[in-house]
Amino acid sequence: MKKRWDIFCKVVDNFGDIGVCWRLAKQLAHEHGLQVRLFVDDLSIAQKIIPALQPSQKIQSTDGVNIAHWQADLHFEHVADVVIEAFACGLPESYLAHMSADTIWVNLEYLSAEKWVVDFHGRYSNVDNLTRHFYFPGFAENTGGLLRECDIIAQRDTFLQSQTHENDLKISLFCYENAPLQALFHAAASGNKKVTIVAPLTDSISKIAPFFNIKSLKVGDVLSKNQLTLQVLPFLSQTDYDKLLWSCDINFVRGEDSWVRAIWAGKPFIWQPYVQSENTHMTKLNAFLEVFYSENESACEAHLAWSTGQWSNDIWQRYLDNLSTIQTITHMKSNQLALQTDLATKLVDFCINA
Ligand code: TRH
Repeated sequence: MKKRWDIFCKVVDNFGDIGVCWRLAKQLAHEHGLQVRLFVDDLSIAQKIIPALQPSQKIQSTDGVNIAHWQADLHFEHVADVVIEAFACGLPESYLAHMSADTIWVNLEYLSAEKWVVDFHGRYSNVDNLTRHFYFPGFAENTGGLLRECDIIAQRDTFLQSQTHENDLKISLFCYENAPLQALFHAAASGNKKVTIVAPLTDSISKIAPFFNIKSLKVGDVLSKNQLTLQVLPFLSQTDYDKLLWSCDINFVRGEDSWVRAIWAGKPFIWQPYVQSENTHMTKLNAFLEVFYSENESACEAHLAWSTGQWSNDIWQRYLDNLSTIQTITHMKSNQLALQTDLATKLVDFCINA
C-alpha cells in the first residue's frame, strides 16, 4: 500500500492552486487514511484558505495534514511513495535526486471540460529513470474526475433543510477584475425584483465602490441603490464559502475550485474562467457550456456575456426569466456528476495501478 503522499503546491496567482491542493490533501488524509505532507511556497496566501495555519512556522500539522513551507533550502529526509506535483509547479532538484523508479510521480493538471482531456488523461513521460504521469481532472467518466468530499451533498441538503426561504433574490459574487461588474450592478438595481448581492471582499469587487458613490469598500458594508443591496463579507473559510454558495439563488464563481463548489451547490451559477492568452479561456468556457448548459440558451448567453464584458439588462432579464429552468438543469447535472467517482478516489486507484 502506498501510504505516504507528498503534494507540492506553488501559489502562482490567486487562491485556486492552494484551494485545490488543500482540499485534496484533506480528503486523502481523512477519507483514504493516507499520511499527507503538503509543501506550499507561500504560507500567507495559504492562510487565507487554511485559517488555522501559522505562517511563521515552517512545519505544522493541521486537520490531519502536515504542512511545510516550501523554501529553496528545504532539506528532504525522505521521499514519499506518491508525489503529486500540482499544476506543473516543478519538483525541487534535491527531492528529485532522492526519487527512484518506484516513486509514483503524478502531475495534477488544471480542470477542463474540453474533449481532448480524455485522450491525455493518464499519459506519461520518462524523465531519466523516473516516470511522470499526467492526471487530468474532468467531467467525463474516463478522466480524473472532480474533487468532491464523500459527505458534501448530504451536508448541503441538511443545511438547506434548516434554512428559511427569502423572497428576494440572493446572489454570491466572486469574479476577476475584467468582469462587467458595473453592468451587472446596473441591471440588478434597475430590475423589477429586490436583489441582494453578497460578496467576500476581494480586489475585483472593490472596483464597484464608485457605483455607490464611495471611494472604497470595507468588510461589513451594506450598500443600497434602487432594487439592489450589496453586502460585503470578509474572505470566508472554504467551509463557510460552501455554505454561502448553498444558500444563494445564483452564484458567480471563477477559476477552478469555486467553479466545482458551485456545481456541488446545485444552484444556478455563472462561471468566469481564468483569463489566458489567445482566448484559451473562451475555449474552456465553451467546452463547459456544451457539457453542462447546452440545453439552455440564456445560461450560455449570460456566461459568454460575463466573460467577454458584454453584459446587458436584457441578458440579465432573460437569465432571470429562465431561472427556474436553469435551476432544474443545474440540480440535475450536479446530481449526475455526483454519481461519478470523485477525483481523490480515482487518483488513489490510479496510483495503485501506475
Ligand atoms: O482564486 P482563483 O481565481 O484561482 C485561480 C484558478 O485556480 C485558476 O485555475 C488558476 O489558474 C489561477 O488561480 C492561478 O479561483 P478558484 O480556483 O475558485 O479559487 C478560489 C479559492 O478560494 C477556492 O478554494 C474557494 C476559496 N474561497 C474561500 O475559501 N473563501 C472565499 O470567501 C472565497 C471568495 C473563495
